[in-house]
Amino acid sequence: MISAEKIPNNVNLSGNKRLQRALEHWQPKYIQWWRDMGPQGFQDYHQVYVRTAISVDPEGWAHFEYVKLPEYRWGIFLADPVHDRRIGFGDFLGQPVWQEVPGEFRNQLRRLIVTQGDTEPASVEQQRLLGQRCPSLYDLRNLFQVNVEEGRHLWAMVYLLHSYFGRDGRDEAEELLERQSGNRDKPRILEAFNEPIDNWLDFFMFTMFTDRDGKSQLMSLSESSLDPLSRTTRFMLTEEAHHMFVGETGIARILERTCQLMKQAGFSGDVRKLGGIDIPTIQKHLNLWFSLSLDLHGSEVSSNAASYFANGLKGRAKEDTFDEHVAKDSFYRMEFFEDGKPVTKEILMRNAMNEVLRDWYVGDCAAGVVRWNRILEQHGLSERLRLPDRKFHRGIGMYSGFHFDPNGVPLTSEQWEQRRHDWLPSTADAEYLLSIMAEPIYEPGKFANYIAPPRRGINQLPIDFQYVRTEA
Ligand code: BYC
Repeated sequence: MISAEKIPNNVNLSGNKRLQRALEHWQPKYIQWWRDMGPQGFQDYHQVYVRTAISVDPEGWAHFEYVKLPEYRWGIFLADPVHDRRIGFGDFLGQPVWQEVPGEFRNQLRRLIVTQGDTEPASVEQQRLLGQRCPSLYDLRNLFQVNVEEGRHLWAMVYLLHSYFGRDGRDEAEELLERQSGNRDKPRILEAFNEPIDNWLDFFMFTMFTDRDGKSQLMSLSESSLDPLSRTTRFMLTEEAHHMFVGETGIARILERTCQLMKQAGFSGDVRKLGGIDIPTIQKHLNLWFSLSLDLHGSEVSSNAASYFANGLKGRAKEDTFDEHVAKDSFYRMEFFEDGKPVTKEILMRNAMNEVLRDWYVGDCAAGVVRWNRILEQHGLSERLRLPDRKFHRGIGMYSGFHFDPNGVPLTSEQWEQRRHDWLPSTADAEYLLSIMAEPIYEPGKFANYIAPPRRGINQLPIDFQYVRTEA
């Protein structure tokens, strides 16, 4: 059960006074950050119907209540320990997992935890203006549910930094509140977390594709030999699933509405004239967030990834489904791009671990796109959405610095400049989206014209429930 202390937790925080004091010292700084950088305009007078974990077992999840956002009970929740858990991969395979950080891996582990931690507040910052353009109260509530949970994920990483990394960890925890998404001087660490998200199409694509990178990275960290990291990330995964639900169903509802409007427009007509979002615009945003999220998996060939795996710090997603867990003498067939041509080479499996995780990720995304396409099919449309080639629009790894179209065909810089807005959102697209989202919809049960209502409400409540209410 989670304790009802100042910082809710299931780690017996009150049994470690030093740690408790350190985290209680960080807590007001976090709240200040939330007030300054969290959802703008929804700090003081709104109550939001959110789900809060009261224990880490499945029933503990069903607790819903109205809260003012800055009063959400952020805390520290770890999944239950697994009895006699053993290291599942790498050079220490079969040894007992670690309850403390081994000195020789301290820097690497800190770096992984800080990188993970940095993404969480970043996403809240990216999304802070969306409430003022929401398509419905239902969506507004989902946005805030995602935001408070990203805040909690920051708490999860800060707990690890404070508990296991001494003074350096405390300094890193402070810096997590100092870097800012999109800030020129102090940006967030990973590029996708510095991109603006100021319209709801971007938000749904982000929660579909970028949160799914969160899923793949958390799955690989949940394999870690550092048991507290594994337990923390295991619990975070349960929260992550809801974020992807928001993204996938958000786009599904936009597609549904687009199909209705296309029918109304006589199929050949322009959906934008009816205030909807046309399929080419949806595809461009898909291209953007999928390619940015591919970058989040790091370089194709990475000695960092090899040593994370060798040292047992970061495994593969679902490590136990692989036949072999040492991966010392095995190879991965990877496509390189040399002198303008693709060439396949075998590289050491350990050096390809980022690519192995990316393979898992691409498969998971592709399954989601198949589900979206069913909607187009059901409406009798011939258009389909698709994932662009992995080489398209890459900023990290061996394809960065080159240009490819969504089919993976190489382009010159001039060709790319001429055509990039056929494949990626243009300023005109952004302006159009903002124009149809200019007026927020705060009336229960009402939805913006560009999106269909969901099939059902939250927690078995009706769709027209007042998911966010204003204090009198
Ligand atoms: N942007 O050897 P490489 C989430 C840097 S999302 C900028 O390929 P590595 C969430 C890299 O730091 C999941 N820089 O990298 C979702 C390195 O720099 P140095 C977040 C980048 O270490 C939605 C250099 O390039 N999870 O949870 O193998 C909402 C060479 O890199 C980028 C994690 O981050 C980039 N995209 O792989 C909220 C998990 N990529 O050392 C939350 C922990 C690489 O040369 N992190 N660089 O200065 C990791 O596992 C690894 O750090 C990465 C990078 C997979 C991210």
